[in-house]
Amino acid sequence: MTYIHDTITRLQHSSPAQAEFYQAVEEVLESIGPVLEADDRYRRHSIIERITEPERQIMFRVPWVDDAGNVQVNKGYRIEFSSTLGPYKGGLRFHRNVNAGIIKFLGFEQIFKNALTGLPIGGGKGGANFDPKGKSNGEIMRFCQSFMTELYRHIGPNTDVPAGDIGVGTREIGYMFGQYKRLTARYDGVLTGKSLLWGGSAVRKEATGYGCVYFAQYMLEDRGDSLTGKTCLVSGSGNVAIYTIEKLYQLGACPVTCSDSSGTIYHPDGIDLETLKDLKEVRSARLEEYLERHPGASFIPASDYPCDGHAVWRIAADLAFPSATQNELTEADAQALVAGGCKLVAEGANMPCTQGAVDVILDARLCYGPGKAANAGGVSTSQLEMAQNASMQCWSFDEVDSKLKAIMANIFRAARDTAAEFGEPHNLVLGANIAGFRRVADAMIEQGVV
Ligand code: NDP
Ligand code: 2IT
Repeated sequence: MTYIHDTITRLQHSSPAQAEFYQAVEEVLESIGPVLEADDRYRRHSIIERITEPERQIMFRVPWVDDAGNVQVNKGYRIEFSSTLGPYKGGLRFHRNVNAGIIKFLGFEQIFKNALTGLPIGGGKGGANFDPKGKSNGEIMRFCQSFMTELYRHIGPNTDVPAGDIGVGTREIGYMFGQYKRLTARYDGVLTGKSLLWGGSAVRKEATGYGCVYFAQYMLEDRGDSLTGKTCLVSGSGNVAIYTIEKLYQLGACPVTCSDSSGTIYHPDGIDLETLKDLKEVRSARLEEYLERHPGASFIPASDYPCDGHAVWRIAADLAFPSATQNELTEADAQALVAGGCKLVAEGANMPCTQGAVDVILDARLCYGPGKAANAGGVSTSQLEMAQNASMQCWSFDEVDSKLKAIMANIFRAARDTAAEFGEPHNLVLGANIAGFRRVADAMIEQGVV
């Protein structure tokens, strides 16, 4: 369609070398074609032109001193993409690969994800090309403090509320919150994912993984199936992967893999959650150490799959939960999943499937929960944290968990019903993109040309 081609060409000229951003934009535009045709208001109000351009992009220097006394410099970002539905909301990613294109793809996804939750939150994302691997606690703290020394002037509980993402967990949020408080002398709900000791919400840590499994459960139930007894592939071994594995066990399924950038653990008896938490949450160890405690497991180094895929997806199983990073599941991986009898792919990560993989998954009629729907439990629980902070309340674990379940059920129904309205009931990519787009686009029209 010409408007897709024209938009991508325009973005390639105005924002060069941002491949992941173009990929995310293309996926949304491909879905919303029928809506643009049915309602010419979106064209007349130049919604596509406006929504693909962030409202504000902040890029800044982050200088800090390492343990050897050397001055290090990283590049920091906060991309405030859309405030149509509420304060900018979205995580911060600290990873060596971070660049403007990656933050923009994540911020763009976040607009529609947040719209889909039905909650009053806009879309944003930030981070830095800082590599936390091998850094001491003191280095992490000094980096976080320097990052916040610039970021604090751009954020606030009613303007922009960052949270965690890859490389940013409770510890980093704590160091950033401490510095924000020192610079402003305010105890604001300015970050989410805070510790339970001082303003965090129950279930936020677990929310993305739990939410993704709830979403998978709703998809299966809709087809008259369930999680009970299902063998599951999970990639990653960070926050999302760990709590996906935990919830899969709670709901009667058996996760047999996890991975990190060094390789994949395959444990046919089921991944030992206690060992995984100890390795990753307590000791920041490499995954291969899992074998020392579980000789029945095997480790497949990442180097065995140099460019066209990932060992996790080559194991036969019922369900797949990509929970590491973007483009980690390729077309060849998707073909292997289909050949292995996989029935469902639920994306805990953001954009983990390449476009080729998505096409294979949809063509084979697998249940497919796209990230902006399936992983929305994290940001939804962040919004519940904001609500608790603003009202000075503190809800119980069960209270937040039942709200999370209800939000994931609403997201599933919105995506499924919208997909059916547009004649493709099985296609939740179409349903999620259209439902998210319509909410934000209609609100943009009501708010005028801004
Ligand atoms: P963590 O930092 O806790 O864990 C990330 C995991 O993914 C690690 O196991 C890491 O391995 C692996 N990983 C990261 N980058 C790569 C890479 N380039 N190649 C191979 N493995 C990689 O992050 P989260 O669990 O929080 O985030 C995982 C995904 O979920 C991301 O896509 C994130 O955007 C998304 N997400 C997170 C939410 C949240 O609330 N945290 C909410 C919604 C989505 P290693 O340690 O070796 O790098
Ligand atoms: O991708 C995501 O939705 C997140 N990293 C969580 C964002 C948030 O504000 O909790």
